[in-house]
Amino acid sequence: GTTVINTASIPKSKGFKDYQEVYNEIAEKVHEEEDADDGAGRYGLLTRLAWHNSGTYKKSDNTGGSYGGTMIYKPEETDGENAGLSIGREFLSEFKEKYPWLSRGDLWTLAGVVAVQECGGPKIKWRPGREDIDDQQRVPENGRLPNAHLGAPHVRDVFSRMGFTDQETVALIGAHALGKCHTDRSGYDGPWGPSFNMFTNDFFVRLLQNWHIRKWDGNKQYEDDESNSFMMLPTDMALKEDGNFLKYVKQYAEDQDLFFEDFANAFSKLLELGITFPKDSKPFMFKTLEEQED
Ligand code: ZEM
Repeated sequence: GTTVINTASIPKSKGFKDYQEVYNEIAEKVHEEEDADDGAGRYGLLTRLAWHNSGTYKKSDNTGGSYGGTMIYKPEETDGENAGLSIGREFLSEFKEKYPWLSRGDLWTLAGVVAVQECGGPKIKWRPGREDIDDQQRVPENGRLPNAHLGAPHVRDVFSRMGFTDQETVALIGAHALGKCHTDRSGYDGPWGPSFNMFTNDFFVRLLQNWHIRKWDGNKQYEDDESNSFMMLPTDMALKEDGNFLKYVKQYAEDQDLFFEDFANAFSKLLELGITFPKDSKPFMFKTLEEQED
């Protein structure tokens, strides 16, 4: 069969400084809106936008992925799994207007890097050059993103379709330290822990504690025995039920540095799935706003 090739190409006059400038502007707006969403801010939302933009990737035919920024088109736009992400795209739209040379795929993945780094997460290597795809034939169908109701085999199917190992899969799901679930978006409710606007390994620490099924009218989800205040999705709990997933959950719960390193590598890989970069392209590592203060 034929394989899609997505070649990265950077506007000739643009370099690191231009992208750091965009990073800074997004970061400033993220910090201005720290109180949004009842104190969750925009960290979780923008991380999830970058993930869902990328997570449609299918390794076997190189379709989907972040390259084309296709989420503005049906059926991807109206995929139930993407409910609420229009808020993230809307948040970023002013930057698409100000920097017309920046593609949607670059903007949304860069915003994911901003979100992770600005709330204390690891440095994420990032490369530019995605191009907008406006060909409706190339918009991925629904059903590629994971379904939170299912178990470990489903999680492994979805992430291995993208080309991830079990270790990378577990590391990536550690992003559930950030943000929260919204009943009007996914039907799930609440944050995974108390520090949902800080990037930490807390998701793994909590996952290893005791959980029970929450008694409520909504989707099946878990709540912690200790405070009845935090949540886990069935797919999160599945990481404890599968021996090979559990091995990495335990490692990351014990070693935050290891989690940061593995997350950074896996997230960077996620944002670049399916893209062919020039052989000599060097990844950018952006400075946080804090690091640029004198
Ligand atoms: Zn999530 N995720 N995710 N995830 N996710 C939600 C929220 C967030 C799954 C899932 O169904 C859901 C990864 C993997 C998986 C984030 C990041 C990453 C929500 C709640 C659901 C239902 C959405 C809502 O109501 O707003 C499933 C089944 C996953 C794999 C099995 C990976 C990988 C992620 C990043 C690397 C983040 C940050 C959020 C919080 C969003 C927010 O708005 O605060």
